[in-house]
Amino acid sequence: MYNLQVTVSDAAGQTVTSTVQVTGYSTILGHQLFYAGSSFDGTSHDTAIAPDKSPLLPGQTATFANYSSFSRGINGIMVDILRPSGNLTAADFIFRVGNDNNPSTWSTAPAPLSVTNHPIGGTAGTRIEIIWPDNAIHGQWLQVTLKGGAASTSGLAADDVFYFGSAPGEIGDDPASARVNAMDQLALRYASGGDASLSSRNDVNRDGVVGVADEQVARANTTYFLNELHLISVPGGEAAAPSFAQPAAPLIARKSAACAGTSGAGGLADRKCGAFRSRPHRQMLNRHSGPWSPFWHGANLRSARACW
Ligand SMILES: [Ca+2]
Ligand SMILES: [Ca+2]
Repeated sequence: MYNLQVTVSDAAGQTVTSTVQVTGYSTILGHQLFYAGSSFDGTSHDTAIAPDKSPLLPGQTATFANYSSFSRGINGIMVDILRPSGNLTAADFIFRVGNDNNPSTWSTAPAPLSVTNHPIGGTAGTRIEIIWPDNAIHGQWLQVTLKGGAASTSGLAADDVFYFGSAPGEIGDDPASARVNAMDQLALRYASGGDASLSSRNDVNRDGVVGVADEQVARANTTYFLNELHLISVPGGEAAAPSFAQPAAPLIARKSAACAGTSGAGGLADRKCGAFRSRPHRQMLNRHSGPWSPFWHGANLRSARACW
């Protein structure tokens, strides 16, 4: 909790002071998928982060960018968070798996092998690394909920929810489907010896080579309409706004003489002062992350001048 005091004055020397109480929350910096145990993996796991994958977020519809083709399924997720309130453990998360548009009905996911916290070099951020056994999450969607709200270890204002999918052997040949079929096998056969970088669509077993083993992954994980990974649309959208606490004490420390005669319910001073109070609240609602904007002060200065 912070107390923020603002004092403004006009050309006549009349001043007004307002104090507001604000609650500081931690902030999500990012989410990553990484290929644990791949040839790119190292001690920090950072070298195995998939550069071409991003989480499916509430309100969105899935694309190839949101699911993994890794032969071992989803076995590594990272959450970067700025100034969490404490050390995060598996108890601070909810993991569910499913393959339709109703995540509330999904099953509880297999428990992760580990949840570890690491500082992000040069910042106040913390990287949470979550690792599952190979193929424990395979051919379906994983929903990750990092618990937020009052007294949460994360320090987030509200739950952070995101998704990653798994379709081993899928090369993303059809934007409208994640079905692994003969087209994927053929494409992998012809791609043999080609690009095997971290963002390669073809090195599906992530061994640093595109070859027959990748084609075999697609063959072993062939899907059809009954068991293919669906390009789901997930509910939600607007992230919850940080809370804003109004001070119990009067906001206006001193009013101008010009307003003295209009004080009281519905009077000019009250209306203007009301405007002064309401603006910081609106600014807070619009603020989801990041440091306080300098504009916040500027907006209120202009409002105060108009008032007095
Ligand atoms: Ca395909
Ligand atoms: Ca390979």
